[in-house]
Amino acid sequence: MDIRIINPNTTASMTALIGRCAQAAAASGTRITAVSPKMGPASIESHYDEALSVPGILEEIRHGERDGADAYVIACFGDPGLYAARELAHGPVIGIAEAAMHMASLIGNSFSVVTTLERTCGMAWHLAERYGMRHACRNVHASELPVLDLEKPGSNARGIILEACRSALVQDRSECIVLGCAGMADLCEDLTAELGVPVIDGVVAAVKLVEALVGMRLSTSKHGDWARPLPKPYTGLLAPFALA
Ligand code: 2AL
Repeated sequence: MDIRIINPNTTASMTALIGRCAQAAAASGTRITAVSPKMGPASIESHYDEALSVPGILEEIRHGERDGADAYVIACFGDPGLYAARELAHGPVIGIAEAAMHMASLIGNSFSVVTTLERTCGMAWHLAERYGMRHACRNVHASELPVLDLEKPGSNARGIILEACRSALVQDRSECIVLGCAGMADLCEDLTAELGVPVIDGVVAAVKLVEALVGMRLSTSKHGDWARPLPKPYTGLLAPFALA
C-alpha cells in the first residue's frame, strides 16, 4: 500500500520528521512517501498561510494520482484543502486534525488540544465544530511555540509542550491530549509516558485510519459532495490547475 503524506508547509526537515514518525507506525506492507509542496508558506499559522498552501497541496495530490498512490494524509492540523483533495483523489484522503479528534473520541469522553500559537486556536475550534467534536473537545490550548521553533535546538519544545499538556489536563479535566501540530509527532511517545493519559498524534492516527480504509477497500464516495470537479478554464497563475 502506497500512502502519500503531504506536509502542507514547505519546511523539508519537518517533512522528513513527519515521514519518519509515519513510517515507524505503518504496517509492514505500507510504503510512506512524505512530500511537501514546491510552493507555499514555510509554516502554517494563519488562515492566510492555510489558503495559500492549498494550490501546492492539490498539485501534490495530482502527482500522487499520476504515480498511483493508494491514499493520502494531509499533515497539518488545520486540514487545509482536505475536501478539495478528496474531489481529486481516487483513494481516501484524511486530515490529521480529523484523524486525531476521531481517534480521541473513541478512547475517552473528552480531549484537550495542545497546539502552537494562540492565533491558531480558533482554527482548531472551527474543525472541532465541522467534525461534530464540539462536545468532546474541552478546550484548545496554545503553547505559544511557533511551528518552526518545534525543531529549533534550544527552544525547549518538549518541555514547553509537556507543561502545556499538564496544565490542559488539570484545567479541562479531560481524558486525552490531541497534539495540534504535525511537527509534534516525534514528541508523542515521550508525552504519553510522562502524562499517563493517551496522547494522540494526528500523523500516526491518519496513517492508521487510511490503512484501515484501504484494507477494507473503501474510498471516498464520488456520488455527491466529493465528486470530481467539472472541467473548465482557469486563468493566470492557476491556469495549470484546470482539469480535463
Ligand atoms: C500546523 C501544522 O500542523 N503544520 C504547520 O505548519 N502548522 N499547525 C498549527 N496549529 O500550527
